[in-house]
Amino acid sequence: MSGEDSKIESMMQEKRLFAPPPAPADTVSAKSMAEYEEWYRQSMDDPEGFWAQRAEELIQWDKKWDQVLEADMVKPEVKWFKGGKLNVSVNCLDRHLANGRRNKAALIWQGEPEEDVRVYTYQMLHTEVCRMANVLKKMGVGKGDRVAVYLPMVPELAIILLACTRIGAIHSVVFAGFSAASLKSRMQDCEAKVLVTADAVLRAGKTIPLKPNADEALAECPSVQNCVVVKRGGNEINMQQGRDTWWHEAITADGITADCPPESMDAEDTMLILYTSGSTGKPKGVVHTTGGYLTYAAQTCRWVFDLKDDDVYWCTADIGWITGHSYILYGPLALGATSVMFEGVPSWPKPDRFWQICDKFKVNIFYTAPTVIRSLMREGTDWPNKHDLSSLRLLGSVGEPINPEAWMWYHEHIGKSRLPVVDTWWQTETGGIMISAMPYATPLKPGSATKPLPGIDAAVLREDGSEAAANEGGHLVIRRPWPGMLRGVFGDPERYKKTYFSRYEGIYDPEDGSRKDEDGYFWIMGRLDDVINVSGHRMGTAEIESALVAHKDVAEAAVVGAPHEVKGQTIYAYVSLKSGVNPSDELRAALRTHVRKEIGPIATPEFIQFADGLPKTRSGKIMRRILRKIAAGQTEEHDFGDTSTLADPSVVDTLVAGSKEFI
Ligand code: 6R9
Repeated sequence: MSGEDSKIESMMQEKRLFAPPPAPADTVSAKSMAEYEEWYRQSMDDPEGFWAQRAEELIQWDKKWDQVLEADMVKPEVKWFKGGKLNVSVNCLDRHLANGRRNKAALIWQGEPEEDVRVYTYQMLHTEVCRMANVLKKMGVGKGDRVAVYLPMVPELAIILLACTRIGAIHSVVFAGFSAASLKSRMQDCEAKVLVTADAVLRAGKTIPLKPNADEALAECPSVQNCVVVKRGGNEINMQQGRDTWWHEAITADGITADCPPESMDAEDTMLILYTSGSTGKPKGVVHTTGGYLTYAAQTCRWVFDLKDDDVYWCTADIGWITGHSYILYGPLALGATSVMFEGVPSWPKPDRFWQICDKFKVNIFYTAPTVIRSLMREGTDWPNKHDLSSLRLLGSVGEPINPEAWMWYHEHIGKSRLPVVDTWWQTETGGIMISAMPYATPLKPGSATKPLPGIDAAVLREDGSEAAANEGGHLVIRRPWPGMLRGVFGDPERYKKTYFSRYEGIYDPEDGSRKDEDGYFWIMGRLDDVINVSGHRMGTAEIESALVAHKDVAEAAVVGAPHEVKGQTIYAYVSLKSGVNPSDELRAALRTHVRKEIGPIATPEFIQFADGLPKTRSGKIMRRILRKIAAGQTEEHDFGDTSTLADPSVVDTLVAGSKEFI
């Protein structure tokens, strides 16, 4: 049985059920399944009343909305809290200065070196954010302008994002693991006015220069007038006079004060853009707006993590991804919580770094990705057992389906068989968690994200739009608008409609496969489009293919995901070379380096199979279904299904023979 089949098989047969622990008296999440069901019912009977109440309870508005929801899902055009006014930084900072949390830790930052710890109280963070907002203003940045952010996990990353929201500028974070070319195309697409970056990234004991990538990108981004540079590595870098400024100099410059009145924003003003991979073409700039995004991030944080004032909460994501945006920064800070931010990696200096940090700060709530669990699982239980993990009370998972084996390990060895493990399904586009257990209410089934949160009308549909029967696989969809949903693809309304609302009219299509079991639990099966998920990082096959074919020796390339024990999926590339070019290991290495440079290390193909021909239909479309099977080692003839539309069926045999080198 191949890896993929055994994974699906084990999920289909998963019958274990774990009762949730008794709800603490002060829980801010549902106390019982009955309470969850009651909330869910209310949210479906009266969505507007339901969300109006949430927004009123959780958010401080400068002006209340005139209309809760104005939605046309066919067009599509969705507006939440229309006419309402608010400022995100006020909600995340100022109001906590007045409500008794002024001296509470907002961020606990653990640097890569053990001794590098910085704690920011709400007051301290407020001061830094206001100063930085004034720096941006001095650079001519105002409401609606775009600020690109290309930073490692340093506190300045949190500060700059909040500073943007203070003055109504739109931030667009580019994960620091992306290449110069990726940064460039994103900055060009959103026409950024300012870039904030660092001299280097500290990672696994190494200092990796970052500024040279920024320089390379900036050379072709005329819209960017200023570049602010955080000193992290202390390495020698180029500073371009007139364009580049050190962060520490800018923020302490004459005239920069901590007094920065917040810009009162419309609920539907764009708050942020985050680029994410799609099945075709270049990455899409997912647009989130102010009122809906913040309300949704804050509310889901309460429901799923039961965040309370005393908690130390740690989400291990990078702020370069949506998980870090919603669940390191905006959700927790809107609630006035204490959020841990970590610069390093799970395996360095030893594979117990995460557990050691949990012990050090007495973390209560821990949110990570299945890929992390799987890689740490391989290192054995001695590592977690070396540390006191008794402060933990809730565990979470995000980014890809968590296989029951990893779920059980997490539950038993980190949760000591007493803690709930909430598996949270959502996307960059959804702004926040959509399907997840409520920790003290929902009975858990390992490998299932369980049920939709209140307000989320999730279903599994067949191709023809009818609802799938229990346990029948189909398309996961969301049938009604929710406050955190994306409002567009930056600069491309057509693509917004086509990508998300065209399969089923008026219904949001996340492009994930799922089934719903007889108890109404969702079992997410992964992406249906040409997107692969490597260690929770989402990449379009088209992006990697276009990087490969940009190489002078490559004629054609097709990229698929192959099942991988730790990473979930790994990148498998089929490459046809130009005639006269000979395949070699050197060329393979060169192609890998090339992709790293074009996109970034996370996109590097693990396997490159040279192939004379690719399986194509007569109309010229590559049949990826076949390539996926080969990469998964499923190479019996019946595995391939119908191959009659292939222009040349013999290429399949050649490819299977060639794949034996890897599988
Ligand atoms: C938050 C985030 C989104 C895609 C999504 C799906 C996969 C995320 C999952 C999951 C199964 C889960 N995904 N969480 N699949 N179970 N709990 O990861 O956003 O980077 O946009 O990726 O990740 O395929 O469509 P993003």
